[in-house]
Amino acid sequence: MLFGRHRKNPVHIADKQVTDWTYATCGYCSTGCAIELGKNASGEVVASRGVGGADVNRGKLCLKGMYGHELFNSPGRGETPLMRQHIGQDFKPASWNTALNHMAGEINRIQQDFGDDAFAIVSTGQLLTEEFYTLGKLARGLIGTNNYDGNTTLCMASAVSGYKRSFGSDGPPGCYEDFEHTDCLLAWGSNLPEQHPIIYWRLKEALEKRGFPLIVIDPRVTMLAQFADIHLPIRPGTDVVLQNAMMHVIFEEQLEDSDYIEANTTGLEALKEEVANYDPASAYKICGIDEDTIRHVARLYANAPAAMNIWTMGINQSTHGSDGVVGLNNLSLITGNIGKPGGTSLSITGQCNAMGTREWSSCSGLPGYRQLENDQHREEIGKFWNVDPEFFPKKRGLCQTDIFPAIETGQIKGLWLVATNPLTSMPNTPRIRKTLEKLEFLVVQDAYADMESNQYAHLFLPAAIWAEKEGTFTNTERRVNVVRQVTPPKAKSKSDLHIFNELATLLDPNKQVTFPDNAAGVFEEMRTLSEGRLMDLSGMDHDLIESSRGIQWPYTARQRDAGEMPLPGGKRLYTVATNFCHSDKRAKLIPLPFIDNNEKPDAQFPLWLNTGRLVEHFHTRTRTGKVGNNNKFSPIPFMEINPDAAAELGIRHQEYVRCLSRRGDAVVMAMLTQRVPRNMVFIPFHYFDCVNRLTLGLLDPHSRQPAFKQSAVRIEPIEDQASAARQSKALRTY
Ligand SMILES: Nc1nc2c(c(=O)[nH]1)N[C@H]1C(S)=C(S)[C@@H](COP(=O)(O)OP(=O)(O)OC[C@H]3O[C@@H](n4cnc5c(=O)[nH]c(N)nc54)[C@H](O)[C@@H]3O)O[C@H]1N2
Ligand SMILES: Nc1nc2c(c(=O)[nH]1)N[C@H]1C(S)=C(S)[C@@H](COP(=O)(O)OP(=O)(O)OC[C@H]3O[C@@H](n4cnc5c(=O)[nH]c(N)nc54)[C@H](O)[C@@H]3O)O[C@H]1N2
Ligand code: SF4
Ligand SMILES: [Mo]
Repeated sequence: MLFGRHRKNPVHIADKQVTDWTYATCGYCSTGCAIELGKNASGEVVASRGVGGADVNRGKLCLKGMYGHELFNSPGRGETPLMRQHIGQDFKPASWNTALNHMAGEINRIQQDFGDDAFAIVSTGQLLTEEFYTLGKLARGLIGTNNYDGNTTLCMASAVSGYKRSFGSDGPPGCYEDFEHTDCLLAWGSNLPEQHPIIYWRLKEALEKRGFPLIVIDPRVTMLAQFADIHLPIRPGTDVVLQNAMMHVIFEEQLEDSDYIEANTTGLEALKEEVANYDPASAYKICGIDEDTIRHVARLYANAPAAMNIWTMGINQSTHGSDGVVGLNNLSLITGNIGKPGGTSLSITGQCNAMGTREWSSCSGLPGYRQLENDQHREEIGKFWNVDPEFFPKKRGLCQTDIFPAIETGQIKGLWLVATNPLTSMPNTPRIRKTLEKLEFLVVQDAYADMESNQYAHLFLPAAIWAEKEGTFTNTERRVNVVRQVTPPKAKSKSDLHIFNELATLLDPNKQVTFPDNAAGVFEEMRTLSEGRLMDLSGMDHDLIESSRGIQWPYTARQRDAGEMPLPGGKRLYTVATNFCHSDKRAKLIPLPFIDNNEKPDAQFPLWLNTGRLVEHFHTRTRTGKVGNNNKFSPIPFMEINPDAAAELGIRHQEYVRCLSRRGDAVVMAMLTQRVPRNMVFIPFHYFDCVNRLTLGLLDPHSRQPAFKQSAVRIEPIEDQASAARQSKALRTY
């Protein structure tokens, strides 16, 4: 008798009759996998495959990239511009001409009546870099509002702020290859196997070739924690205390790299003074990690010839997000672990082009990591764009998380959302709903007409998606990679670049400021502006990027002209002593006093609410909710709850329960699992009117990023399971 796989039918790989393949870069997460999309003889996009020669993914894709080709014809796509006078009325289709003229008219009206900053723009990390650059030129050069930001405030703002405070500039200094050289890896609040599966695969391959300790700091037993040598289930929001305690041990036992500190940093004495307060025994009382473990991990880390820190949202999305990043930079600096193979402080970014927006969108400044606060930078960009530098504000305006309260107070009257869905993704959505209701004019520019924020739009602009367009993304390791157009925009949708350019023509009929009409032309401008900057990409162009399967910045025109191979490109930043970006060329060691300011469980709301992601879904599910092979794994909003806590509450596996916080309530299915401790529940944020009805989202003082991962809730059983099931289903718009 045959058992196991011998009894199964052999696997047949369906022949999709692909006649040609087009090169692209995956448009979901920031890993940056090179992907090819296959078309059949009738021109339908029918297949996706990983690109073998690409250094990032070496032929692999995760289950989001694998079904990438199903996006183009997925349900809910926007097909034509839509307009209405009042929210609640039905939308009416409009021509592009009418839609954009109306938009230009409303921007002018609002700015004339209430001032330039009364019209706000919130964008994303999911456009192509050339589109970000163009939106920045439009926003800063023509519209002139200073209330212009991106959803990166929900995502990478703390990493940006922490890098700037420590090193004088944004820019992750490491790369994936560092896994192959490191002797110790600390992963803070980052669940690679689910959120960056191909980065995880790179890590796993390195671990298999050459073992080194993998230490995971996460209050939840994530998939990465299950594979770790040591898991530190930290008390939510207290990473800074653990970092300070580790530094306390390192200094106490003289494990620091004094030569490196002396040559490259300032601020040692103040740092030592602060961390002296954090002996591991006292730190344990705050962060929940015992003294012996803190000492053990500190020694492992500091004694390793090369050691690295990686982190994602467990650090960034906290009231101490920016401090947590600085803390990791401090640890790296005092042990000499920056700019060397295997020694780095690497922020794992989020969206496919979270980096592109940081570099080029002008959200927080001006293109190429230039600053509004810097006279010379304003001059340079004003001259290049043919805009009076005095037209630029002299400091950054409101962040996304401050734009919404400014709508509440009536300071902002009009809002343009580009590729972001705050009605599902912002904390405290009952409040966001009321805020959106107050707007005189809301434009939603999105690939999907059924995304929830569109419920409050006066104007909807249907955008082409991903490989219906052409341009570049930058990934976590600063690798610029290209997306080629595989199929034309669906129905009457238009590329974001086209929409920005058309609006520019309406707002500037005399063409004082010029806007190239194709991505390669825009890239030319970026090349020129990048010359001599940290993110120099003057040696790149779209063709070279494709043939190299992605190039890391910096890659200069000089390198290209000298015949230097683009691969491996600029693997690491800060490799030469004293080349940091502060004016004295040194990195700053910054003391981090800890202030315990989170919402915490109490008698009324006794459980921590932790939130995050699942491998099969992406964010607010406008895309993965429509792809059968992604959606089938988690079609229903659910909550991880510890079996002991569930028993106490009389809740059984797969029962619907009500979860309540001070902001609102949500109905979710209970999933009993030891993955969360007894005093915590975890709810993925992919579902509409679900976990963000509960989150508080206190802001980090430096980055203005919300603490999505620390709120307090209580759970109530539901008698009538059938009606709860109906209620939960009714909320699922897709
Ligand atoms: N499949 C999939 N992949 C994605 C995305 C997606 O939606 N779906 N989104 C992309 C984007 S934009 C982003 S930003 C990344 C996010 O990637 P990750 O940050 O890896 O994902 P999250 O699940 O948000 O959070 C990671 C972990 O932070 C932990 N955490 C919570 N509180 C704390 C704390 O106080 N300290 C520490 N140390 N850890 C804590 C949580 O338990 C959780 O396991 O993923 C990207 N990749
Ligand atoms: N509770 C909780 N909330 C969170 C988080 C968390 O961990 N917990 N994480 C936060 C983080 S890190 C992030 S990044 C945010 C993400 O929050 P959002 O940005 O709101 O999430 P998305 O669903 O990615 O929204 C992107 C939108 O862009 C559209 N789109 C895709 N491609 C294109 C395109 O080419 N052009 C245009 N015009 N539109 C396009 C999609 O249809 C979608 O509506 O959520 C945040 N919210
Ligand atoms: S790991 Fe990220 S970039 Fe790679 S295929 Fe998956 S979603 Fe796409
Ligand atoms: Mo993100």
